[in-house]
Amino acid sequence: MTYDGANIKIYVDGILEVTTPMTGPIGTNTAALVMGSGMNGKLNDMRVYNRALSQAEVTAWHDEYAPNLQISNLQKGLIGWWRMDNNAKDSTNYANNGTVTGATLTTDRKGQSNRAYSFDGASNHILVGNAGSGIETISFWMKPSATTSEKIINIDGTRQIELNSSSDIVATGFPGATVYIDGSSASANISDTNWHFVTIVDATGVSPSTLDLGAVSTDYFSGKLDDVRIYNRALYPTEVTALYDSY
Ligand SMILES: [Ca+2]
Repeated sequence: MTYDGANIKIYVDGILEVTTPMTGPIGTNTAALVMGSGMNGKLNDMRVYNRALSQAEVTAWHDEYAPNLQISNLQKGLIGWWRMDNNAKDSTNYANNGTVTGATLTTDRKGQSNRAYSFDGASNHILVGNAGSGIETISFWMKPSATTSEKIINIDGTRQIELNSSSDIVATGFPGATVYIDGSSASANISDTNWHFVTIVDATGVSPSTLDLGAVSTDYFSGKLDDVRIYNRALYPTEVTALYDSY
């Protein structure tokens, strides 16, 4: 069951069954959370979130547990995660923390202060350095200042992610990348300077030996970046959509 401030939705086996319009906050009190009161049956794996999961996430969680499917959760294979909430630290156990040069904390796509970084296009970047090998998925949120010709992320000095002169996101030098914009691989085009979610999937794998966020050599990104993730596995299209829908 989810509630996003507009609707209560009830899913059964990952499928939306009931939508009930509702407004206002969920009431709170100090009484204990009780499971199974008055119930004759079995319960398992109860979770509580402070946000409404999307349809894709609900389906992914359901499918993850189905023994005949191999859809994994969105943490599996996550070997680098720069959330950019107050700092440039890596949230994974690999602790490949970024070194901030000039980039400043700014509001994220939800208007939350100090939860993304702003880059000036002149000298700002966040250098991570060697962040492992066999990277098959890279995802991040970005809000470019311009829709053409922006270098965004350096991978290893040769491979890079950029916005080209035709406003397409290109994974330059990647062996066989699929580019997703806002959870869809239908187009790699960025047509405005709003926040967009970019995901690069290339099952060949690349090695981010000189990972640099916001710069490729001395070409600097102008705009905002947030929530950079790298995985050592290729995310499924449904997982990319779920990532896009999360937060
Ligand atoms: Ca963030």
